Amino acid sequence: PSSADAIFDAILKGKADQCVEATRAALAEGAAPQDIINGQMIRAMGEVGQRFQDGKAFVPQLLMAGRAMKAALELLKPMLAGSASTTIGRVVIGTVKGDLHDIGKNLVASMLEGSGFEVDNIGIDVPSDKFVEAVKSYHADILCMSALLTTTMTYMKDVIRAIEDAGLRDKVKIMVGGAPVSQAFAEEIGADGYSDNANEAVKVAKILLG
Ligand code: B1M
Repeated sequence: PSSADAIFDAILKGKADQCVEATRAALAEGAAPQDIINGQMIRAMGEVGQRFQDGKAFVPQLLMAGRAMKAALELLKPMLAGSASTTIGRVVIGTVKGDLHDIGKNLVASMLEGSGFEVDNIGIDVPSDKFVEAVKSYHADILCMSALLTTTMTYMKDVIRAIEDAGLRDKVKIMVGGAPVSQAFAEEIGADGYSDNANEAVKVAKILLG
């Protein structure tokens, strides 16, 4: 199989070492990091998710697939870094309370960093007061929230309310994303921006500060 297929297979099987090796091989063959991420890795995660939904895979498989993708992403991260010498803006990013998914959020953080943003990645399962505190202390221009569950995306609204209550709403732009989130939902909860992937997130962030 080609290195590209090998990346897909390694994620499906949850084999971190194999995934790293296949990624190394694909890079050596001249594959672009973005193509590896979008073409193989995210596609493989989609397949794992589908199998989970169909009752053919279980939580351990999700976990192992996540670990495999993360391990290989470490290899690609430095290559996502651009050559921006000036800071475009400061971003606080986190996955909302109750939600432990962080691969997409970390990808968005890396892409923003690579494009010249300074990023404070405050992790997963983040409660509203922690978002508020981070926005305040980091003097963030943009707050990015991620949610992968339909049950946790609604918490984004609570965070926006907490930002308002802290008197920070006119100081920070708010962006939301994650698989179940949509443009319509973003507008409904009063966010300023939405994107369904990491590349687009960078574009939206630049527009919001432009
Ligand atoms: Co979970 N999980 N999971 N999971 N998991 C999903 C999300 C699910 C869709 C699978 C399925 O059923 N098909 C489903 C959610 C159903 C729903 O609510 N609609 C699901 C479920 C049900 C669960 C549990 C409840 C399972 C259980 O325990 N019974 C549980 C919940 C735990 C919790 O959070 N409290 C759970 C647990 C897990 C693991 C921890 C085992 C693991 C996560 C490991 C980790 O992140 N470290 C996991 C995984 C791996 C997945 C799938 C398979 C893959 C997620 C992923 O990393 N995708 C996922 C199925 C799927 O997504 N197809 C699934 C790759 C990643 C690059 O994409 O995160 O979408 P994504 O990010 C994209 C965009 O969304 C966007 O840009 C990224 C790059 O393009 N984006 C943003 C993301 N955040 C953004 C923020 C922005 C902008 C853009 O800010 C402005």
